Amino acid sequence: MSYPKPSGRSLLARHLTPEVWRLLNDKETRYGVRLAHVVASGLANPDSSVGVYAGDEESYTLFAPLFDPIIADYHGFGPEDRHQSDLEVARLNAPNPDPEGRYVVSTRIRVARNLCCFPFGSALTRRERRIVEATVVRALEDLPGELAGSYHPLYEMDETTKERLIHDHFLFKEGDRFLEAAGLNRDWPDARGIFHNPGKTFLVWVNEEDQLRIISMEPAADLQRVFARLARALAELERRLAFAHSERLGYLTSCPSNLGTAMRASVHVRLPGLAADEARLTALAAAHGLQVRGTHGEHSASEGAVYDVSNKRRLGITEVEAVRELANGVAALIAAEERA
Ligand code: ADP
Ligand code: CIR
Repeated sequence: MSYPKPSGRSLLARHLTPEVWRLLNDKETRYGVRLAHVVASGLANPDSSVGVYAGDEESYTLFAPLFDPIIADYHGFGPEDRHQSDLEVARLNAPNPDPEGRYVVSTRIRVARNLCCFPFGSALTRRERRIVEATVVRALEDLPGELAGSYHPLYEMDETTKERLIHDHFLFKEGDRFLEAAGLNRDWPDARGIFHNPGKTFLVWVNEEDQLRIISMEPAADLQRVFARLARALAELERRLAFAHSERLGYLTSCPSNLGTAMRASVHVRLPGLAADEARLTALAAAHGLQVRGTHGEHSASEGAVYDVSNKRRLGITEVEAVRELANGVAALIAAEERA
């Protein structure tokens, strides 16, 4: 295949030069992942922001001449840097940015994980995906206390239940064209599903963009409690499952924007004053290391002036630092809203 010049302003378009293509085009990982597979989504979707998906752990080393510049660009994380994790709740010290509950509707912290020794979702076979599902569901079955819940396979769920769960922000959407072009929606809905406790404060998505998305969420802005629940769940799951992980890059994920902590800590916050100038809101959030999304997540618009505000960086920052960054940034946004 000759050099496919990417259009658009994605990180792929910036870093897939003819030289990088020539260098990597004939390489293949042990699980059979090639460069054309990694870049497929960004080529098909010129409006991508990132535009690449790793097909397996080895993609990050074999195709490093493409991934490393993308990683440096997104996270400010260089080739010599080493990622460090810190899930110690006692060190968090993140005060509730909205103790009177006037602005923050809800708080959600999720991390992505993939099982070690399998390809990632875009390169799984149907059979492997079913093995991943069975392995994960088994690990979730005997979680203690507040984490205990049940698994609901997508293929057994009726449309009304599914739509309600998506609308209420508990379940992933279907038919994402970025995931589609990456091969992450193959065999849909086979081996996909959601686990949750009765109160839906602890949830696990199975076989969406990553094999696990582990989520702690609840109304209002008690970041400390949401983080503590997530940390407890991760300690339990680490005992039961081995995750794809690298010394340098931390937890390994399909999209390089999620490497490291693989954590997105977000609040849904109502900012009617700042909503009058969304460009200014985005710039203000960015100045605090935060990213703004719409009310229904990535690639959605804001409804009723509710924005999804979260840490942008996930690599080269610890989990504790990422949540603290969110707490401080949200406090600053609320102060600006009060002035607006
Ligand atoms: P991800 O969180 O995996 O990066 P999305 O941006 O698609 O992916 O968000 C997934 C879902 O989580 C969406 O329904 C989104 O509205 C919801 N969500 C994100 N943050 C919050 C929050 N703080 N409170 C409630 N729902 C949230
Ligand atoms: C894009 O490049 O715009 C999509 N592939 C999404 C990138 C970042 N989001 C993500 O990983 N969920």
